[in-house]
Amino acid sequence: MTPITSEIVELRDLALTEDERSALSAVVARLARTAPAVVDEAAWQARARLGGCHLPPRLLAAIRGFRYDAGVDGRLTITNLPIGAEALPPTPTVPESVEREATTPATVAMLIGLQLGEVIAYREEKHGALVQNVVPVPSLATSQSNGGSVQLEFHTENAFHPDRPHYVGLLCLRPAHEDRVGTQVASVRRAFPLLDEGSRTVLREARFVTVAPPSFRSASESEPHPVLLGNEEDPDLCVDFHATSALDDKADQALAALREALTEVRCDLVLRPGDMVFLDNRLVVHGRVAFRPRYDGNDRWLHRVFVHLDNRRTRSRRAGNGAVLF
Ligand SMILES: O=C(O)CCC(=O)C(=O)O
Ligand SMILES: [Fe+2]
Repeated sequence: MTPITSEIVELRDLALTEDERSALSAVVARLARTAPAVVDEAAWQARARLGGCHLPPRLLAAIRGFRYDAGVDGRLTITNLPIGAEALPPTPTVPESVEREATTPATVAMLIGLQLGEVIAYREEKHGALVQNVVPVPSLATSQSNGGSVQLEFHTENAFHPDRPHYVGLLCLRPAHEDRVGTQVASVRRAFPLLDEGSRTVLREARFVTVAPPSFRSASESEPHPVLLGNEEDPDLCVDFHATSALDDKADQALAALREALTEVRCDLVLRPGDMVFLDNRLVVHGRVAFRPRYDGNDRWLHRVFVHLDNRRTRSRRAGNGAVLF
């Protein structure tokens, strides 16, 4: 009998073999040929859920293992994914750009997201489209949004929102002109041991408020909330270092201590074309280093998808049992 090795139970860095990539490409091609070839259509999503059963077994195992527990780093990286590089159009440069067509990369992002959970979007953000483009936009250059090119502060995605995504998926279509431009990530599981007991106690209390990011059309603000939630020793994290403010001085100091701890354990992910990372949005904050876009059609380009678990939980906030939250 073959012993179960840790490589089999913990595939958190999965490089697809050429055979696995071909098997995935065949599923993608079938979905691209089937009407309606629009990822936002419920009928297409139903086909994609079925198609997902034919993904390479190692990929399915990695997704399942990640959903069970995202590990100390809270992320799953998959490389050598097909993205149809030869047919990619120029990198978009307009605000709120999305991909509704079942192109190869949009289909790949959806197929994997739909195996991890339910792919969802927000009505108030990027027109409620499920596959969104992360691209530098001239008019947003200095904004704290994914269209910006200044340093993007560490954040839980949509930290202000009671139904923030459980996972954020980022698939790279095109790298930045400069080599080292990357998404930065930091896991609370690595940062928590660095925090003193006083800061931990304050961070567990409802002494913080968070406003909506600039990508949201509605300007809502959260109720006072804790930054560390759930289990005392293995907490979830909910914070946005641009949008969260402390309600008193002690809370402000604790927030600064948390930021320092997260910065100490942070990791730079430089995604290459065909690399996709899923972040557990309860354990990991993400941001991005500053970079210099050229707006020449060859800038950095990622697809982003959000994934939820337990569709019933949000049923009253989704019209027609669809994928868009309001
Ligand atoms: O550009 C990146 O790597 C991440 C941007 C971001 O925070 C997002 O798209 O949610
Ligand atoms: Fe983000």
